[in-house]
Amino acid sequence: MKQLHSIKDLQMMANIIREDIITALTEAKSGHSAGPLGMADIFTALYFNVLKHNPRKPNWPGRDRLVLSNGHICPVLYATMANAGYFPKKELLTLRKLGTRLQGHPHRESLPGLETTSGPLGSGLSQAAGMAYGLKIDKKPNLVFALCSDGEHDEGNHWEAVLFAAKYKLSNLIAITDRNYIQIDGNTENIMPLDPLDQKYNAFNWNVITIDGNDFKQILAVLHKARSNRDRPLMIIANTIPGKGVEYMENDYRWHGSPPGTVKTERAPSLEEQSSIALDELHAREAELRGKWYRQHNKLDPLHTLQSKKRT
Ligand SMILES: Cc1ncc(C[n+]2csc(CCOP(=O)(O)OP(=O)(O)O)c2C)c(N)n1
Ligand SMILES: [Mg+2]
Repeated sequence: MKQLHSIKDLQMMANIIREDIITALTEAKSGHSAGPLGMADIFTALYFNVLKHNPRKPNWPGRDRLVLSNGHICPVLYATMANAGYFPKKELLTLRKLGTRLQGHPHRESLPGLETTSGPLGSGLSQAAGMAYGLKIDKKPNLVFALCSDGEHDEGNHWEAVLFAAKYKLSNLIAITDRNYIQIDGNTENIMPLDPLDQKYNAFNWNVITIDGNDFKQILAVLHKARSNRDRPLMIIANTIPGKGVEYMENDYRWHGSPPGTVKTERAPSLEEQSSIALDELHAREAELRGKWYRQHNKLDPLHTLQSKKRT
């Protein structure tokens, strides 16, 4: 498994993943943009630096478990898994098509490497807590990473898992909340206020750390500490920018569930140009970050440039 160690390499990979998200969503003509783009840095850090995993042996018992609870952000999971070598990148073009392995919400039995099926919000933390409890009983060192969203905190089921994990002192459970302050219809604090979220987790007997979820230095620092987490489950509240990397999408909830080419907003270009302008912006950032590592690994080009190379 290719591990990336420098922040520059990780930033570049996150950019390639963002480009692949846009390419897959454009082809699918439906799906979620904001959450996946915002979480690309955390997924890159997990799959290319932190997780113990083997894309060639997805069921290796020594692997850490990654449970995606907010299943609608799966374009970032799929794009990261494809770049990490779980399946061919061109399969990303089958996102959301009938009968494919890349459904609009993850289907565990379709794709090796998925730990759970998700989509109904609020259930992932319970599933992850159950896995962590089982691993603890068996005295196994594997960690369980549970990825959740802020909107999911409106589900009662989520809080049952918060109680359960604290009761059993599941220090092998590392939850990450995508704190992007948006949900389907607007700002989280208008719909169902959550702040101060850190104090709530403290009061529920969890360890809590708040980070900038788009800053690799902070992401790596906290994720590396996770392996020595003790006594309580750990909640990482990751402040992220929804739509990160595509200026006209950033911090606008209207991109929660829409791909480029489908929403008219004050900041967005014409529908026809939305996809290419998003790709141009991301590609320019990627070009800035290109270094020696990139030149040695050009097979990791983003999908849209691989496609255009094929055409020429
Ligand atoms: C139980 C359940 N209720 C409603 C939905 C519909 N739904 C899908 S995403 C979403 C918004 C959730 O907020 P969040 O995950 O914070 O959105 P994001 O930050 O990704 O835009 C809703 C209500 C669902 N998938 N499951
Ligand atoms: Mg949200």
